[in-house]
Amino acid sequence: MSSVNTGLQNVDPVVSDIISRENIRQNNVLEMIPSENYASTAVIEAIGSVLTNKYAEGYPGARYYQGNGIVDEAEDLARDRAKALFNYAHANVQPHSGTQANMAVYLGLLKPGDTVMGMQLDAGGHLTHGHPVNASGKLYNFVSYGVDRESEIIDYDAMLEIAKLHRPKLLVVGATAYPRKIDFARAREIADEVDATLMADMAHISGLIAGGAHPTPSGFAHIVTSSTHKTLRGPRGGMILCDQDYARRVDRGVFPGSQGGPMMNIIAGKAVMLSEANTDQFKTYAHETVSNANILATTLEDGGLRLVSGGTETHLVLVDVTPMGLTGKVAAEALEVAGIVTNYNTIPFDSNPPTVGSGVRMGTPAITSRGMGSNEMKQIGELILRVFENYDDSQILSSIRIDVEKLCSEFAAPGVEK
Ligand code: DSN
Repeated sequence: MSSVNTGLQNVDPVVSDIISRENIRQNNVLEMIPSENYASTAVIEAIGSVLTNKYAEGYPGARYYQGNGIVDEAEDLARDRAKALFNYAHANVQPHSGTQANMAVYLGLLKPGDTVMGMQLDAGGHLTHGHPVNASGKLYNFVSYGVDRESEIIDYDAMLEIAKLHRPKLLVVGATAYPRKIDFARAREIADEVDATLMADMAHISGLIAGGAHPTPSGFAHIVTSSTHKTLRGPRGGMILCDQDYARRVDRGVFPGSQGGPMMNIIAGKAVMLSEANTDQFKTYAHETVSNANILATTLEDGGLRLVSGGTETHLVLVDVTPMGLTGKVAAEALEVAGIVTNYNTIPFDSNPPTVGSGVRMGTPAITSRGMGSNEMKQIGELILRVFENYDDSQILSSIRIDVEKLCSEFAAPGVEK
């Protein structure tokens, strides 16, 4: 037997060093980007497995390559677990991301130029919901809806009016920077009124839905798309669920429509995540994520920040930092110096461009995965306020960073080596 060390550190010390430093960073910062989380050690083991070596174009039982009997079991398991967890007749677990999932649905259901309705980016929508710089906005005739100027909550009456005017073939609901629940029942009524298919992009809230902390789209949305690494805590990837009537078109939209070989290692990781998300422990996690966001929001509001929509019902808080004389970008950069990682974001009707933004988007999925609770949320809210008050004082930011690192040292980050 050869005794040569073929581990990463020996084969490629440069990449090994990058990974070790990222490991340290993930341990030592408060990760508060609402779309990030910690995949479990079991998920990481599955995605780091030899399943990465297998080509499996097609679907279980109908592949274009030999030797797929074993990986078929992984994909069938992931599909069955996804169907059971979200209560849909069909699942496709091959999309490489939430964006790929959305594009595959469009390809499977629409022709170029067809009319689709989606939420505006500055109201909290996603690039793939028809933004002009994105393929969705270039290939399809997207018309948009947004939020009410006063309440900053989705204006469903206006959504109905816009739908009646443009008669979209597909109505897309779901958001990336929207702190309120989505009313899937109301959206379905609007879709029915104009004979549209309803697609719910639940990427941000899929973990909350799995854990019963947000109403389900099942029974309302004909098709649901999601990424798998946000509140769901799985590997980086996407998936689609749908009623049986849409199964063939959705599958063809993924393969051969927009993807080649699926990543079987990632699909195995999705199967593990879907089993983890179907537990009482995960239900508790989902509810704690939402209650933690509420405590954080209240602390920030009490400290003088304006909360978009006046609060939160989900895992995320969108704060308008302009009352403190800051832009989103300046505020998010100061937070990072202090070890609190968020992202700057536009707010509804923003006068700043997306490259600057008037808001900071922050979320509780990752810090809740570390086991932090109400006391820590109050403490973190106060640290954030101190950062904003002292955004240009590097000494104070460094002292806050020491408090952040102490807090992080008390709560292990799942799946991240100590
Ligand atoms: N889904 C986006 C986010 O919320 O971060 C990225 O595409």
